Amino acid sequence: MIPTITAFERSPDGGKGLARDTRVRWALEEVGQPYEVRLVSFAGMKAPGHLAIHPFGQIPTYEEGSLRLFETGSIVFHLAERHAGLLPRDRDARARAITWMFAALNTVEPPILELVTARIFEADRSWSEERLPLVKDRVRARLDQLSVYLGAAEWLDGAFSAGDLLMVSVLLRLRMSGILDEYQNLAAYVARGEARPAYARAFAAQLAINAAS
Ligand code: GTB
Repeated sequence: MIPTITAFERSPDGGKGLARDTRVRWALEEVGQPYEVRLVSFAGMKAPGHLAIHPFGQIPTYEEGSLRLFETGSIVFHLAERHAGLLPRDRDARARAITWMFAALNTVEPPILELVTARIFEADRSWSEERLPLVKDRVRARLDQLSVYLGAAEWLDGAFSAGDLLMVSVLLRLRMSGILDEYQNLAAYVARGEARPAYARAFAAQLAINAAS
């Protein structure tokens, strides 16, 4: 059965791959699963039909027969469980890869999202200039630790896994801030992720939609 995901009809980033459907597309491409895309407008995301699939009125969602999922972590985990290629077979290595999925979403992504909010949505506030350095330092605190952990390794724990897919996706959002480039090994790690053919296909697919709209 071909699954269907949802994506922005017109992504605010114009197709830079920063909206969260890109990481789901990437996972689908990594495991070789064809998929369809239903585009939704901002109004459509808050309409009852979409809210029945995503209670918080967001993208992406994932539908496969009667199964309906939301949350990128859950969708990527589902794909990694059902297909080979994103989680190791060895039980301990698999548990560690899943740990990195959680670490990407629960530990590394929150301060990055806070920075995105501070830079984009709070830039016109009187206190923004004073707050921004604090927010940036909270991001750096996490990246300092991640950079030490990764060291010269290619991926977080042996072979590329869903943990890397989510971590690279999360770190990508930092590029515009310049902070990623402060960490040579993390910038190279993200570049390795982007160089994967599956990522390139996912990126091209979301760009095609945004270029056409
Ligand atoms: N925790 C959820 C998950 O991982 O699935 C978060 C989902 C989420 O935030 N979805 C966003 C959304 O639907 C799109 S990705 N927002 C609409 C709303 O909440 O009303 C966030 C996003 C949006 C735009 C850009 N951009 O343009 O750069 C980047 C990321």
